[in-house]
Amino acid sequence: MGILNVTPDSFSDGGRHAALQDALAAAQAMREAGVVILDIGGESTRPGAAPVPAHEELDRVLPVIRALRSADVLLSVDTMKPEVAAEALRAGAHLINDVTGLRDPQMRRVCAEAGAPACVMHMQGDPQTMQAAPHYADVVAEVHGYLRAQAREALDAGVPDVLLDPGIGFGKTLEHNLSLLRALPDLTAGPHPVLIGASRKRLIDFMASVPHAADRDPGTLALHLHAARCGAAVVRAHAAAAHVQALRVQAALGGGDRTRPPGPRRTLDSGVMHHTDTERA
Ligand code: 7PM
Repeated sequence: MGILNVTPDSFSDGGRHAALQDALAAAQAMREAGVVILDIGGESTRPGAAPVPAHEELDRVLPVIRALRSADVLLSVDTMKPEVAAEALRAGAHLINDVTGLRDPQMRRVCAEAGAPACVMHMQGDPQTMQAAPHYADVVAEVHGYLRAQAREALDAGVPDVLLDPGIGFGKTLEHNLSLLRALPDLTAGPHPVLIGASRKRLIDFMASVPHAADRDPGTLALHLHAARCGAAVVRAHAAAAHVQALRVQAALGGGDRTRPPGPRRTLDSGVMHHTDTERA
């Protein structure tokens, strides 16, 4: 899963048209490299970032979805807002990536009605305060339990399929993140595919002394290859083309090819492909 940010602050001149052109060029490069899913984000979850109104988020993501909807790539939308998810799915997006774990029943209804699968992520607290003092009695039991419960809620509400994500860096210390990564085989042994997103996050600095986020791609890649070996179905990365290459080499060495949509066992199965062909046509 390649990260495609369409927030004006990720672009030098800040103009909406330039932002769209840059996003489409980045998307094209990732597709050509063999990236399977693009995760389109129009709102920054950065602590202290100004909240983005739904209409602004839609003005950012809809043109990207419309330009890419008939491309051979799955489109995920990184949003916490049901109204943004609903419009994005109408415009042709395939998957909702909700960092609030589909806690909002309206978000579950939107995905269910569109027949769209969702990624359910764990976060302790909210993006503004989550890193202040993360605390767990048993981080693995609590996070895995939460993900199982949210998956159940979503499926009961009619969401066709879910990906589970322990939410690396979302209300977690380095020790919490490491405990969750060590327990990854337990999570991937369950019935749902698992997504890991550690791209350029601070834990890479804690592990390898890399103070600048932009320098953290090598450490990210090492972590994500480990996650794939532990059975993660999807890794969410900035340097997505480099990930495809590395995952293919790992696959050739016997680690299983996860750079193409996975087969019937761990899938976003029915959900993704069908609804593109039918409801969306
Ligand atoms: C500021 C803080 C900017 C955090 C960006 C971020 C994940 C995600 C993000 C993840 C899933 C980032 C994060 N992280 N969605 N969205 N899993 N499913 O570093 O780990 O990209 S935003």
